[in-house]
Amino acid sequence: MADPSVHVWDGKLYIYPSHDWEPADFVENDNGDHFNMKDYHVLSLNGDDPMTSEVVDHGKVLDVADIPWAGRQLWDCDVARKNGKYYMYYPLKDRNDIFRLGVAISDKPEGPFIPQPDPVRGSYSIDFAVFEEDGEYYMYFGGLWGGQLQRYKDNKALESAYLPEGKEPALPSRVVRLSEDMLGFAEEPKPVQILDEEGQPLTADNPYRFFEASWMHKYNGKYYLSYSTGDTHYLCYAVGDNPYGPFTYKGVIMTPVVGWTTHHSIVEFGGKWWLFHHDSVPSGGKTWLRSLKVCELQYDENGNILPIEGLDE
Ligand code: FUB
Repeated sequence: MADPSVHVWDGKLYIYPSHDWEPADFVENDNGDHFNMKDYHVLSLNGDDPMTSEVVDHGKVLDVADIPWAGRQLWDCDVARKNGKYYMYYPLKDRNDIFRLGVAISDKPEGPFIPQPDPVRGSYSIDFAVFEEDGEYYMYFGGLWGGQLQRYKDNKALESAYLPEGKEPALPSRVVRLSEDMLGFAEEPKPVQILDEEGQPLTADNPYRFFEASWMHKYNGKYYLSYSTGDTHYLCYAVGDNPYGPFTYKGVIMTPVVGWTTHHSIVEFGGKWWLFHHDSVPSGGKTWLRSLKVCELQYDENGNILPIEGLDE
């Protein structure tokens, strides 16, 4: 299991991970063809201490075979709750090998989830994470390389992909408010600006620039955008005053782990803050076979996150 999105509903912690496996026709490349996932399971904790609680596997809750528009590759998902319904958001390649956003619905947090017949209109790229505040739902998304974000500008597909280089501003992730019915976008997605201390956008050659795996949480009235730096293998964060940003870069949350990818979520539960993430230690370093981990996340008195050493065992 990988890419954990975590939520606490009615006092219980639910984990919505990707489900890695090793296909027979295995290919590994920069496009991420080795992440050829085909279903989702939901996990929950039987207790309020993630370090000691029993993990319950609620079984398969959505299969690629049940999604009418499916091509391949179910990557990182997230779930939001509204009016007693649970909406699972997942990236999946359509039959033209283009990542789109799919939605599946359940009456229960543990699923099963019933997929909508079509992908969300105007959607693209990967790693959709939803943050709710005052009844509004903000979705953060995007991922470079295999995540296809470099194929888009101003929400339109480019004729040729363009990845900024050197001192050009790094490619930004996107944020969009969801529609009332939770099945589409209420507005055009906007770029998420991550600025340095001088107010300048992080540049493409900055090892701490955005790559994928957006997550949003709120702490002491501030909005914490966290993300993976992909090919430089850090989890980093930036802080802003509202869900749209801009966000000021603050630092590294976690140094590189075993395995190429790094992906996480941050949640308050049982009176503490937790970082859920994955690494490839149990598979002996196979990047496409990842396992979930959790550790406590701490802040200093100024709200800075104390960095965690990526664990190697
Ligand atoms: O799990 C497939 C992809 O790998 C995710 O979508 C990325 O965030 C990375 O973890």
